[in-house]
Amino acid sequence: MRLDRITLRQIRMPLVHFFETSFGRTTERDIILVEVESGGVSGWGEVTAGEHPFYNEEWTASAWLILRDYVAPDVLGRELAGPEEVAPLSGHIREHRMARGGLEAAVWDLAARLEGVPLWKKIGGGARREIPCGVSIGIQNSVEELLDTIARELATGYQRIKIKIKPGWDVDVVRQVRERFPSIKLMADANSAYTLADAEHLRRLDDFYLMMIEQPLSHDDIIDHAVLQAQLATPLCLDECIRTANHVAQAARLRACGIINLKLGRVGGFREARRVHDAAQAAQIPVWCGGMLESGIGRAHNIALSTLPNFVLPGDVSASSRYWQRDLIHPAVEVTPQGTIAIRDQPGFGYELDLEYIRHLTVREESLS
Ligand code: OSB
Ligand code: MG
Repeated sequence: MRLDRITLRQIRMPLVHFFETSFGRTTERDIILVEVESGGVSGWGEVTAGEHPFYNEEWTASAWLILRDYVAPDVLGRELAGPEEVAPLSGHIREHRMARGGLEAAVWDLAARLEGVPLWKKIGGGARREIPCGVSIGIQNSVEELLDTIARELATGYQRIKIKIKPGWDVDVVRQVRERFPSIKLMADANSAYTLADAEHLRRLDDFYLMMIEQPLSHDDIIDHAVLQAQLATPLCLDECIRTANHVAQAARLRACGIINLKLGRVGGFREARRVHDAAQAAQIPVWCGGMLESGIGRAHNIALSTLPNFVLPGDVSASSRYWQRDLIHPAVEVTPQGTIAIRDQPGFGYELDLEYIRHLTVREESLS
């Protein structure tokens, strides 16, 4: 396989509802789509970076430059024995994994399409025909709105609820959610809003038998999470600070967490995602698939990833309609009344692309060959 063209497109899509975390509120996404071509066949990937460098160091504009000036030139025109050869070609770049992973995932999709097999099969997945789904609910304008939103998502069938927390929107909010919904699978994600000085405060969350608390401490920390975990009954789940399989091994050695949120972009694509998955499995740490408010393309990749065997907990991969009035793919991703997404058997990531709609949303485009 040889890539003869790489096309970067930046699309702008308004969210149907704002999404607020401890680091800010998002109302509209600016997403980079990566199309890779070989012999007239295209594969597609999505860069999961945010609009600002607040979740991690990447953002849409930085990802564009990393892809255009560093990643694409090293991959174009090269004979590739398979998609696993793509990630090492950009391995000399420090971090910027979401940019690198967007192109890498596109090549996996292309390879699956060239072989006529579904992406889930190409990556070695297929452990399940339906993936269990939860939802991630952002900080709302009021607790009443949050409770109403949770009730609506539960009625749709979602298997677990994640709420976002930050100082000032944490223990009291979780208490009210627990009082209203005593037996649901519930968890909280802090996106690095606390420090070890808050350990006493965070310990109060132990009263609410949460499934896990996600990334309470610094985005780049594993050691303090281990110190905090020793003081909590609730399992910690690491998100931001797990970028490599080696980080998984370090977290396991230190007992820094009980669970890992695995995001395709955060670790730099399928090759490292599989290594992270395998390292967690070897350490008996269950994983689940995180989300980054993806369009249908990134969502379809996440669905394929979620069929690897150690994805045993409901993820943040949910229906297209929770994010978009209209998605880029046909059909849109839908969730069953049991709160699952069914796997599709079409080649590649398994959905049709709405190229006309993508063109309509495109605000920037550049082809490299
Ligand atoms: O920490 O998991 C996170 C969205 C943007 C940035 C970080 C996170 C999230 C989510 C949303 O929780 C998951 C989704 O619904 O896509
Ligand atoms: Mg998170």
